Parts: sequence; structure tokens; C-alpha cells
Amino acid sequence: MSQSVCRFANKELTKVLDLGMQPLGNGFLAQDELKFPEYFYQLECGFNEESCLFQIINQPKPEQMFNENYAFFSSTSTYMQNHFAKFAMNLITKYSLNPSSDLIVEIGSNDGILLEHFLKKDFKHIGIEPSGKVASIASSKGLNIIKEFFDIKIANKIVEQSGKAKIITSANVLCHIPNIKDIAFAIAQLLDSKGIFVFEDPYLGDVITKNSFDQIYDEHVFLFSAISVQKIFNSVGLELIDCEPLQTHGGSMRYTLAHKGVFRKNNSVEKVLENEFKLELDKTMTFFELQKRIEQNKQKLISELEYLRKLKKRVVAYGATSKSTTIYNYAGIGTELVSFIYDNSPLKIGKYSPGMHIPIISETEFINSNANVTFLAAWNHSDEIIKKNYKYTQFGGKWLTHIPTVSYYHE
Ligand code: DWN
Ligand code: SAH
Repeated sequence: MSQSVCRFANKELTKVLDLGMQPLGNGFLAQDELKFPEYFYQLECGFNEESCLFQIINQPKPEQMFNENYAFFSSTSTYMQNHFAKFAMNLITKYSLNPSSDLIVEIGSNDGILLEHFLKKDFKHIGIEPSGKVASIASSKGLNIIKEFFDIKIANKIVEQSGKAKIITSANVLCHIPNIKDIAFAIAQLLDSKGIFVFEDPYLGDVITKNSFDQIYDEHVFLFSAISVQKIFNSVGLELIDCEPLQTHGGSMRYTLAHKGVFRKNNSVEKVLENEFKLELDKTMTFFELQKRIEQNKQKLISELEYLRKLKKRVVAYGATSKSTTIYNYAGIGTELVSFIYDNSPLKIGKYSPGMHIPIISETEFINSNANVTFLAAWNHSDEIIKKNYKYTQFGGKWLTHIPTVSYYHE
């Protein structure tokens, strides 16, 4: 779906970035699918200074990305399992939640990584998750899952059948949903008058400061800032009351909102906003500058990989991330530069990466890879992955990254 005007403010978008033709970020292919033409779209981004909402211009249809075959399983990271366990406990204690009366709703609950902690404490809960396989995993854990895309109809149905939600939460999902105005309205309708809406997403400020442009791909139709979040939710009567920077996914922000005037605003909101104006997240120019840095980053990465090839070094990658689809396809990195990708996701192992068709092997085989250099495509999980593969480093293996610049870990 191509968009010439901002999805929130209805004002014309200025095209600020172009990352070339791209396949679906999670469009992993089985061997017998390689012979068919693959879907590609032009990955361009737009910005408008009125809404300050950074967005991609052409997004594939939601059903094309989120369906039975959706390959990202949240629980593939132990770090993220701990992150969501802590988050659930935090919510329960901070808001003195009551299991028998307070309804918890999660938008985009995936394999149940967060909601399972509410289930353990017998909370009334509902997860809304359109992607079939991950939704089934969550249901098999005993979770109450609606296998649909969240929208106003679902919100109304929940209110009718179960009442309003004391907590609505969503992690790494809101930035995926194009009709953000309708979604904000649906959330406001579903939220109890004294309820809390808390969501986290990759943060535009981190993308600018860390140059993490691989956060831009089909699924991430938006990269939010507190400036844009405030504008979107103020329009439906919600108020931003807290902002908490997070380390997850290479730099995220947790936004807490409530109906206007119900809770006191924490001074974190002003602090974050102040920093965003310093970073000029409200200026079109900021994203033109980003495009220049992205281009340099790509050239450096290609040069390094070509240099390694000349030296006849064995180079592989770790983490068949959606993010890395952007970098492989933008830089034209295929099997001549990276032989294999190691990963632990059941739906990715044995398949080929979108667009560049690099084979994906189980991470349990990594120790036998004989790789001299490993491109850490899952750079956001670097601590977890490097730690569990300490033997690889002990044997002289090196970890290469391109975020924030092309460099080796521990050098
Ligand atoms: O926003 C999104 C985030 C939450 O997840 C979605 N649009 C899609 C997805 O993005 P991603 O694919 O870039 O996410 P990750 O979490 O960076 O992906 C990590 C990949 O690395 C997964 O395929 C699993 C794999 N992995 C592994 O093989 N061994 C991860 C860890 C931690 C490991 O130890
Ligand atoms: N919350 C999880 C999953 C993030 S991946 C985590 O943080 O790890 C993004 C998820 O959003 C996918 O599981 C996808 O199916 C879901 N999703 C996409 N559009 C949605 C919509 N409109 N309503 C609910 N979930 C949606």
C-alpha cells in the first residue's frame, strides 16, 4: 500500500530515504519456493514535520506479512523471556493489579512470552494475535487468544463480553500497524477510565544515534518518537504520562499512557521530549543526513566482506533476523560473501533468506562452522549470542557488526 500522505496527519510526506527493492523481511523460502518469482517492493521512507511520524511509504498488506507462516517466535531469546517476565511482575506490583477483577489485554501476543506470566497468576487476560503458528503456541500454553488483527471491532467485542481493560499492553507491535489513527481510537475505547496503556517499540532516537537503519523494513511501518506518540494519542484523549528508554531490540522506548487528567505525568516525558528536539527528530533534514550515513555504512560493510573473501576467510552470519533482510538486500550481500546463516527458529532452519537466498542452518551446528568471521546480524542480541558461543571466540573466531559502524566486537 503506497502512501503519499502521512498515515496520521494526512499531510504530504517528503521522501527522505530509499533502501532499494526489498523482499518481505520474514519471507524465508523453502527450497522448492526458490524457483518462483519472489515478491519485492521499494523500501522508501517519508516524513512530515507536522506529525513527526517517520514511516515507510509502501507497505505490503498486513496479511502478506502476518499469517500462518509468520516465522518470528518471540521466545527464541532467553534475554527477551526474562525481559517480559520482569515487565509482567512490574505491572502487577506498580498498579496493584487484582487477578479476579482486572482484565489484561495484549495486542500482538505472539507465542505468549508476556501473557504466560499473567496466566500463572490467574489473571483474566486476552491476547490478540493474527499470525497462526505463534498464536497456536500461545493457545497451547492455555492462554486465551483471539486469532485476529486488532481493530475497533475486536475492541468492541472485548468490551461487550469481558468489560474494559485495566491494562492494555503491546510490545514491538504498534509500529507494525498502518491504520494507527483507528488503532489509537480502538485502544482508547477499550481502556478502562482508570486503565493504563503501556507499549514499547524500537525508538527513532536510537535509530538516529546508533545508525541502526536495519530497523527499517516492511513490518515496521513506523518508527516512533515521544513527539509522534504524544500527537497520535492526544487526538483520542489519551495522555503520555511516562517514557522509559530500554536496551531491548537495540534501543526501544516504553510509553505509558492513560485517559487525560487521571494520572500525574512523570517528568521523564519532558526529559525525553527535550532530548528529541536536540536530536532534531522533528526535522526532515535529520533523515536526509541518515541516508548519507547509511550509504557509507553499506560501502564499508561490502568492502570488509570483499576483503575477507580475497583473504579466503570463511564468513558466516548469526541470526536470520528480519532486520538483516534490509542490509543483505540493500548491500547485495549473498552467498559469495556470507556462506550460511545460523539461527534457532524452527520455521527458519532449512530455509533460505529473503531475496539473497542464503541458506539457514540450526545454531546447534555453529560450533562446527569453522568460520573465521561471523557477521552478527542479530546484533541486538549480541551479549546473549556471544556469551553462549564463547568457545567460538576462544578458538579465534571473530564477530563482525555494522551497527553503529562496521567493526569487530572486543577489538
Ligand atoms: O519487531 C519485530 C521484532 C520484535 O522481532 C518483528 N517485526 C520481527 C522480529 O524482528 P527480528 O527478526 O529482527 O528480531 P530479532 O529478535 O532480532 O531476531 C533474532 C533472530 O536470531 C531470530 O531469528 C532468532 C535468532 N536467534 C538465535 O538464533 N539464537 C536469537 C538468539 C537470541 C539466539 O540465541
Ligand atoms: N510482542 C512480541 C511480538 C512482536 S512481532 C514481541 O515483542 O516479541 C510482531 C507481532 O505483531 C507479530 O506476532 C504479528 O503477528 C503481530 N501483529 C501484527 N499486526 C497486528 C495487529 N493488527 N494486531 C495484533 N497483532 C498484530
